[in-house]
Amino acid sequence: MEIEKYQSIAKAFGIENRQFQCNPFGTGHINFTFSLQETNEPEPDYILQKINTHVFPDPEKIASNWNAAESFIRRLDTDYQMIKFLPTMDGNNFFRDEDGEYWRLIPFVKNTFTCETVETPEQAYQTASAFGNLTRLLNGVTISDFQTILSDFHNLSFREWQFNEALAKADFERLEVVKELLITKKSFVQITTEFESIQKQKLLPIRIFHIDAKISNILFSKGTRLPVCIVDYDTLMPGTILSDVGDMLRSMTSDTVEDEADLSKIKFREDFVASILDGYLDAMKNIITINEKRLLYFGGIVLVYMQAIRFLTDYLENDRYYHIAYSTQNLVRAQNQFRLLALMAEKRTEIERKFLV
Ligand code: GN1
Ligand code: MG
Repeated sequence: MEIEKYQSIAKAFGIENRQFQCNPFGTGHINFTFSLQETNEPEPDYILQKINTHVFPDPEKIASNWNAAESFIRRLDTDYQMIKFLPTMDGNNFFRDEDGEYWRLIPFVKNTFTCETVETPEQAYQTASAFGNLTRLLNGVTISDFQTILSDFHNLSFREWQFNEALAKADFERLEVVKELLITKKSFVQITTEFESIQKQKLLPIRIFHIDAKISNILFSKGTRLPVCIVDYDTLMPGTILSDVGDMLRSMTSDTVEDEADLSKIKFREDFVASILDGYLDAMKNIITINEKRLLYFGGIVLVYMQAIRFLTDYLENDRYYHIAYSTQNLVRAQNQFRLLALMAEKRTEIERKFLV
């Protein structure tokens, strides 16, 4: 980042007198994240983020949902640890620079770490109960107080439509490369039919969910190695249970990262499924409906399939949505998710019979 830009941001947040090193941070695919750390300090003091306004055209909606959630939860549980966004010196949620970019500042939570894959079933249990607790705590809110930050975000029918549009417009070279994956994709298309039938029958209640409930959005304590708090409230909004339980099954059952290119390394850890479902059900036990419980594992199948087609769509569109580090990364991510999907789908009947009836 250019020094002048950094200086104007630091001034806006009133931290211009501190000597911070500003370095890229984390593994987010959408926003641009930096850590602010003083020399000789073991850990950063702040996280600075530039919002990707191609994805989030109205960042104030994120702040509005966060405020609605925070004030509701605060009345119920004063100890609940929720990441805060620091206001600018003018009292705004974001600093808008002269290019119209939105910046926000978040205090760094010390003595914590994040991970891309979970290590133990206990961590998976605790992570699932953390996401379950968030939704349970928000159970009494007025849903209409929350904005739809991104419309159709986890609507599988919309993602299929987007995929078909991308396919119709894709470059010949990329089409050639994905030929085999298109056959794989076709074999899973009944997931969308089932999803649409659930939507049509309105089987699932609308609640407030995190909607990016993957393992890397949890801060774990370096001491206990258990969750301290949830981060990334960018998509906290009304939705269904498929989203959060789905992203947890997606990101915690596999012991590899979502862009592992060696597909033979992708293992489906069934014992982690039990921990995730237990943790989530324990947290949600007083409010979960019969249909929600019955469809928990299907949530995993929907989310892995949706993520596979979102990555594939972005590959076909020449990588305009997700950050990439190399040219075939979205293709690799899609292949990875289709592999995980095959392993998950194979186990569906057995797992649903064992845990969800
Ligand atoms: C994106 O930027 P990040 O890593 O928080 C994406 C999620 C996907 C995820 C895949 C707004 O999240 O939906 O599940 O990548 N967020 C958006 O890891 O598209
Ligand atoms: Mg996110």
